[in-house]
Amino acid sequence: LQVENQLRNALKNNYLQVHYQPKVSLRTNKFVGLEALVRLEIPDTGVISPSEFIPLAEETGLIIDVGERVLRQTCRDMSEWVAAGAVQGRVAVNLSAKQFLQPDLTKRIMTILQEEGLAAEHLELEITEGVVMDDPERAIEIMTELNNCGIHLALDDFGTGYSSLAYLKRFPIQTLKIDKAFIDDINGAERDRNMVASIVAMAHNMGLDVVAEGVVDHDQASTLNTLNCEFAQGFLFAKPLRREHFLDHIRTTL
Ligand code: G
Ligand code: G
Ligand code: MN
Ligand code: NA
Repeated sequence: LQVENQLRNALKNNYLQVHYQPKVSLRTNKFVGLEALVRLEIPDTGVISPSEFIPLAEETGLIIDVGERVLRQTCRDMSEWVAAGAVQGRVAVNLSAKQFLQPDLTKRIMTILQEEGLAAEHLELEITEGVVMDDPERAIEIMTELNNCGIHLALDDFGTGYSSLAYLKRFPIQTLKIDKAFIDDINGAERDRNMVASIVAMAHNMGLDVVAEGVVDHDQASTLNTLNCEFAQGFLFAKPLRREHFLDHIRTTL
């Protein structure tokens, strides 16, 4: 209840902040895109992580408001950066289950893109296996509709949920994000490395891009590159950054 009140209060006072984590190419070591990650920044209290308030927001229905604000702020920032020629590629936004299943999701997103002046090709939506496997047939319809508007889709936390390969084959997605859990011990455990190699090969055979999540050291980056995994995110390259620091960071380090 305390967190729920904090959340309502935070929404009223606009305490939501969107941070951005760069995505890099392991071949070139260059910045190629970014992911938006929301935080709750309460003055004199501190920062609350989305893993603490997103489940609650989902339960209470506040997620619709949270999600809309995150999308709007993200499209606004990205639009500014693209117009300035400072950023190319796509910005990825995470969608929760309730958000994804809103009947007018596509229309709402297209309206936000238009109002914020961002082309749909610059937006990617991340959905987890849990979100799509609740009602896979409905999910395929929604994903197709988003795709038809030019929005790319990524399956997030891949390997940790329970989607079957039969569905994976049918999901109209463009990107697979391999969960950090598979990357952590990629150099310590041969099984983990083989599993990542297989996921990468399968994804490429399906025409999908692959992003490794949670890359923290050079040996992991190097192994992933050897396994043909082209893209990565992780603290090795950058933590999620406040938007005031984002451009400076990618200019000076990526
Ligand atoms: O940024 P961090 O690693 O603390 O994020 C924790 C979790 O919260 C991750 O699973 C991430 O996908 C999720 N998350 C971050 N931002 C958003 C958001 O804007 N919407 C939703 N639905 N989930 C988010
Ligand atoms: O579920 P999703 O993949 O959207 O969540 C991304 C989460 O992972 C965010 O909370 C982000 O802050 C976190 N994250 C990103 N890179 C790293 C990393 O290299 N190490 C760790 N521990 N967390 C990371
Ligand atoms: Mn994500
Ligand atoms: Na993930």
